[in-house]
Amino acid sequence: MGRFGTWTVAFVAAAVLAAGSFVPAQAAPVQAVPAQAVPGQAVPVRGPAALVIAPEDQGADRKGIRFATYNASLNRANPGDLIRDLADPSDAQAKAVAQVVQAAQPDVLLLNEFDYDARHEAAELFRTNYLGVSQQGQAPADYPYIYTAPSNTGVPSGFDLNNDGSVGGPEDSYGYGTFEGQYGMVVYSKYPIDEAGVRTFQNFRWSDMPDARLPVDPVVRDAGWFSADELATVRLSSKSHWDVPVTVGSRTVHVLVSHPTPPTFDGTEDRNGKRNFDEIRLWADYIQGGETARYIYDDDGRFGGLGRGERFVILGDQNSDPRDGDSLRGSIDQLLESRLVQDPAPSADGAAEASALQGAANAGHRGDPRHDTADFEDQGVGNLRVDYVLPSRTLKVLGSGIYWPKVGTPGSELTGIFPFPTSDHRLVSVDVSLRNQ
Ligand SMILES: [Ca+2]
Ligand SMILES: [Ca+2]
Ligand SMILES: [Ca+2]
Repeated sequence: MGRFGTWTVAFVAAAVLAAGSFVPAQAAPVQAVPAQAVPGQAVPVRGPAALVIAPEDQGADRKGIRFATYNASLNRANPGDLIRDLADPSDAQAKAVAQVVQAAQPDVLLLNEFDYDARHEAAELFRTNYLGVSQQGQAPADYPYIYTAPSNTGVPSGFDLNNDGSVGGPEDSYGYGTFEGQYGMVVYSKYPIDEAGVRTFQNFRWSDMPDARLPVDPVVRDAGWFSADELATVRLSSKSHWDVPVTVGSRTVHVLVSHPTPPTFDGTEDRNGKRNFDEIRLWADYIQGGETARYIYDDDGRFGGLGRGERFVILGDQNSDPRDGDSLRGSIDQLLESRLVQDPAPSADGAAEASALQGAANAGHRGDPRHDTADFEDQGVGNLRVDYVLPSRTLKVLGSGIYWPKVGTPGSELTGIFPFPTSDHRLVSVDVSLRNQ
């Protein structure tokens, strides 16, 4: 944590939260809103990458399939605000986010922090008014297929989950949010989504995970943070966890998306740190399958995880850095060190440059700043690696990148410094081949 103590970090984090930049999402009431895969035409033919984002891509005629994750900060203060902003194609932030996506041209893209609405209007408007329209000369990014679904954020639990003596507000929701669906997520794909095969884990109860790291009361000996009644309803996923099968020719790739809570914004009980650990664990157990995943049930009541040898790519802002930051030790290692997962460890010169220029907490970090994916407050945790694209070992990795250009180079105007023109996070991508492995 460098030269800043825990108290200082917590204080700064709270200030940042109040400013509305780095905020976790949480649960919304579960409605039976159907998950949506939008049928489209044939898979578009793609040319070479429009912009080089990784050294290994340079000069190469890119092949394979590009998976990307991007916490786009396309969240707003009130329900309907994002729809209003995206209905007009001139929102400066949305245009900049779309330009980053167009520069990277992912085939399958997860956007975190994208406010959910039941009619999927925001997801559709971003596709038609922004991604599908050339931004600053970039080729449009056409996505015939969309998947989105409800999020636990802003869904009232009816309990005092943060134990502040009153019921209500974002911290007593199933996931942090001031309205239902705030900080949700959406998947865009150039390949067909097997809608019937999608599994969601929005309702899975935290206490149904064996040996869950449930928080304990820091004051009352042998007491849990949550009451028995609360444990019977508290959900594990702070947004949702989705297994979205994408069809590539005759093959299927399970796209496993989520957005675990930041480990901060809590007290010494560390309820968010523990939740972050277990949210990451859900996928670690899910990909293991068999007996390990036997306890996992989806929102349709089906139990179990992936079958042996299934292809998958894990996407998302996991809110956990392997070396630095406030997450529990070993949180992200549950995935990075899984024998079923490969870590392409994307890097960017711009990330290393930002760490050196911004200093403060960054100077005390143990992790290599080239792998950072988020530009956080340097008087707090500093820049971290939190956004991941993690393919199964059954896929062949061809390259990877982080969209973080060095200062003064093309695209750096899209990443910028606080207040960011796009997001405090960077787009992370990995190219894989489904052949030869
Ligand atoms: Ca409360
Ligand atoms: Ca914590
Ligand atoms: Ca920073």
